Amino acid sequence: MNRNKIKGLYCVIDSAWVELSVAGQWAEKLVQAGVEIIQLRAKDDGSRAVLEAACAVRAATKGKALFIVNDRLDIALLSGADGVHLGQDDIPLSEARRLMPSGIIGVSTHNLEEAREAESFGADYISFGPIFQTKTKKDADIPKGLEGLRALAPNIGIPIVAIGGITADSAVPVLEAGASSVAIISDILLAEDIGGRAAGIISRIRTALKER
Ligand code: TZP
Ligand code: MG
Repeated sequence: MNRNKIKGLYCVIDSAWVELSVAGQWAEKLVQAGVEIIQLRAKDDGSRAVLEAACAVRAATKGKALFIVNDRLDIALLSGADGVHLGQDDIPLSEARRLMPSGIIGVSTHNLEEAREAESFGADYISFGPIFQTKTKKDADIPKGLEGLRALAPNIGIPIVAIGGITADSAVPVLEAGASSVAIISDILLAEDIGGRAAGIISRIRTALKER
């Protein structure tokens, strides 16, 4: 897989904030806004509803954006997603790789040790966070801050997706601290116009990158 594709805005459609039944429609809006990576995150829903939502998001993103499923390798495979995102307590990366030899596999990490381990086991990217306080993940670790990201980034050779409390205003500083991509949930999903919010963030990121 082309790891260079893990960059810019990574938008997570989370069933904590959005009804699963409209996940496909929301994915369409995000794709129209120019979002190129979309994850479906559904922690407390039945498998059948999650699979239906995943198929709808896949239809909306096909040929237009990468689609990653959080936690669920089975749903990722059944929906034809581009990849899966695994937490530290999910199926091990080596096992997931057997069933998804050429898909994208991302791993959640919270410190250098976990990040190095994920890289050495062949993750395509890591997520790192929370960078800031978050209201989306109840059991989130203590925030790592931009300093934590700055300390980690030079030691890791695969793309880092920063996550946790990132907003339209902090996206560019987070990228400047060493992330390839910013994962954003509530700052987009709770906006009145999710497409407009996402498009605004993408435009700020592109402007900042051009100025570099
Ligand atoms: N992992 C670490 S923080 C977080 C996850 C899934 C939630 C991020 O959500 P938000 O709303 O962008 O803070
Ligand atoms: Mg997980």
